[in-house]
Parts: sequence; structure tokens; C-alpha cells
Amino acid sequence: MRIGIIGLPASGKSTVYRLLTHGQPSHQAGQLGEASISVVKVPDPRLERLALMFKPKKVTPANFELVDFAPLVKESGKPASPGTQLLPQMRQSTALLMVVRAFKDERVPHIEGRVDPAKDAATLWAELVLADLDVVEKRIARIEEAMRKGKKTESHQELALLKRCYAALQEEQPLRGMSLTPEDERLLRGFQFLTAKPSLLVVNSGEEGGASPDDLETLSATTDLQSRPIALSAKLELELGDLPPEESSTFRAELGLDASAAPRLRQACYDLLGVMTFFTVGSDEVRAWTIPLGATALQAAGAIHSDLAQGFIRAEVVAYEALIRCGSLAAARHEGVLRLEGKEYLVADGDIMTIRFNV
Ligand SMILES: Nc1nc2c(ncn2[C@@H]2O[C@H](COP(=O)(O)OP(=O)(O)OP(=O)(O)O)[C@@H](O)[C@H]2O)c(=O)[nH]1
Ligand SMILES: [Mg+2]
Repeated sequence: MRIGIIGLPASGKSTVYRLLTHGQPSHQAGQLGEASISVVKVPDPRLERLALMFKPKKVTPANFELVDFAPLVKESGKPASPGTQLLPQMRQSTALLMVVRAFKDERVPHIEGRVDPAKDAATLWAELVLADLDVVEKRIARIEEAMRKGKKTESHQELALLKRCYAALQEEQPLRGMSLTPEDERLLRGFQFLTAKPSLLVVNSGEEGGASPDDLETLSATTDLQSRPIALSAKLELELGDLPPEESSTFRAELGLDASAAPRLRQACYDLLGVMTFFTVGSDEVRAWTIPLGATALQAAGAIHSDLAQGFIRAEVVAYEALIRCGSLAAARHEGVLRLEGKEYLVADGDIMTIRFNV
């Protein structure tokens, strides 16, 4: 699970990256080519509550990887050429965080010499569409060439599908919005199209709050995203995060700011990935695990370890609220809310699971 931060030069990508990774005890920062990569832990009050109940030696939150990419458009205003390292790495992200600048600051020049988040979002969007269009065009040309040479090919279906993609992209429609059969999805998966990825727009609004709710609505419309943009002041939030808690809450009150934006943004990132959480509990470790929405008990077992999936017998399952109400696993069993489920059970977000398996 990886989220890539993208945006124009000096929009505040690295500041948002630092904000999201701030105060994370062992965030394993590293390099991915030119980009920085970190593991971000996802806050979850349920995990803290379970830790109080089980008093484990170790508490392990869910996490995702976060990548701080170089700007998508070069300083000169010319688009980064698709031949660079950047695009293939961006394609490997599960989802994208698009940062646009709304803050005004004379000391930080803007490539176009003006601050206009809606225009920047449109520019960014056009870059993604162009990058996908480039891939589609090349692949179509290749298939048609092979067909002309009379090679036996089974790519007719792929060709028809790519032509649909081409038409959508020409209209600047994201591939995310196309209706696809499971077979279509299989055919397209390998291309890792950028406009097919779930994306969230972050408006870096600056100290004076540079983006109004109306601006956000316009931005929403420009980029055709499913989720509403999030406005925050990355630099200010980062600075407040460095202060002792009492001082930072005094400043927040004075500035009329809500609670810290970092946990909210971490949560929004996690939601963007289209995943859910189940928990394993015990005296050694209480841990949050990440699985796709709609995953089965067997997939959940596999997320823990492939041995658990291979030797799967049954899962003992209790919903989070039911366990909290009962106060312990023993009480939950006694009250009959701890159930035995088979491989096909559809895991619900927040389930506490114990996998029974043969070794
Ligand atoms: N005043 C103000 N300055 C900001 C804000 N966010 C970022 N900056 C400043 O803008 C400059 C660029 O911020 P970065 O976070 O490095 O931006 P970036 O998008 O990573 O930049 P590149 O990687 O060079 O494209 C830095 O000097 C930041 O301190 C903000 O909300 N307000
Ligand atoms: Mg940067």
C-alpha cells in the first residue's frame, strides 16, 4: 500500500510529507530513486482501546508507505519527460495525493508567477492524462503493427478496450470513471494508469487560510475526484506540531484552527486506499492489519502469514463494539457474540480475529 505525493514545484509536497511522517517513532525513512519514502502509522482509537484491554508487550498500528516525489513539471515550466524515473515510480503507487498551492509568500516563487490552485490542479491533472495517453497510444500502435504483420494475436479485446481508454482520455476523463468488466480490469491492471488511481487533492492554504469552501468546490469539479479536497496549512501545522502540546493548543485557539490536521490527513490517506482494518489480540501483541474492502477470512489469514491461509481451519470472530461491551474475549464467548466463521466469511471493518489453523 503506497501513496505518492505529487504536485507542481514548491507547492508544499515535502512539507506535507514531513507533516504526515512527523513524530512517527520508527518511520524507516529511505530513498526510492530521487524520492524519499517513509512508513506512516495510521492512528486508530480502537487499537488504543484494545491495548488497554489486553495490555500487550507490543502494539502495532496499520500503516502505509508514503513517497515524496520530485515536481511533476520542471522549474522551467516544461513537463517532466515521460522518460524520467518519475512516472514509472508514480505508477507503482496505490493512490495519489495531489498537493496544490494556495499560500501566498513572496519568498517562494511560483513557476507561473501567480497563485491559482484551480489552474494548478488542472495543469497537474492534464499531466496525468497526457502520461496515460502516451502509454495507451504506444500500446495501440504496437498491437496494430503486430496485426499488420499478420502475427497471430489475441489482442483484439485489448485493442478495443484501449481505444475506449483513448477516447476517454482525449475527453480528459479519468480512467477511474470507466465502467469495466473484471476481464477489462485484468487487461488494464499491468498498465498502472495514473488517472485510474484513487486521488485526493490537498490544498496547501497557507497561514491566512488561502482557500474558501467555494474554491474547494471549484477544485473538486476541475479534477473530477470522488473525495472532497482537504485544505490545510502544511507549514503552520508542521511548526505547531513541534511545540509542546499546551503551547500548540493555545496557538491553535488564537488562530482559530481545529485539531491537528496530521491525524485527519493520515486517516484520509488510509481511506483513499480502499482498505479496512481487522485486529489480532493477545498478551504479546495487539495489532491492526490492513486488507482490501470485501476481503474474506481466508484473505485476512493470508495477510498475517501464508501458513495461516494454507492451514486455515476456522476463524474466531467478534465485532469490535461487541468485545468492548463484553469486556473480554471470555465474556464475549460466554455471551455468544464470539462466532466461528469459515474461509468465505466476509470480514467487517473492526473485526477481532483469531485464526485456527493446521501446521
Ligand atoms: N508561507 C508558506 N510557505 C510554505 C507553505 N508550505 C510550504 N511553504 C514553503 O514553500 C517552500 C517549498 O515547500 P516544499 O514543501 O519544499 O515544496 P515542494 O513542493 O516539496 O517543492 P519541490 O520539491 O521543490 O517541488 C518552502 O520554503 C516551504 O517552507 C505554507 O503553507 N506557507
Ligand atoms: Mg519537495
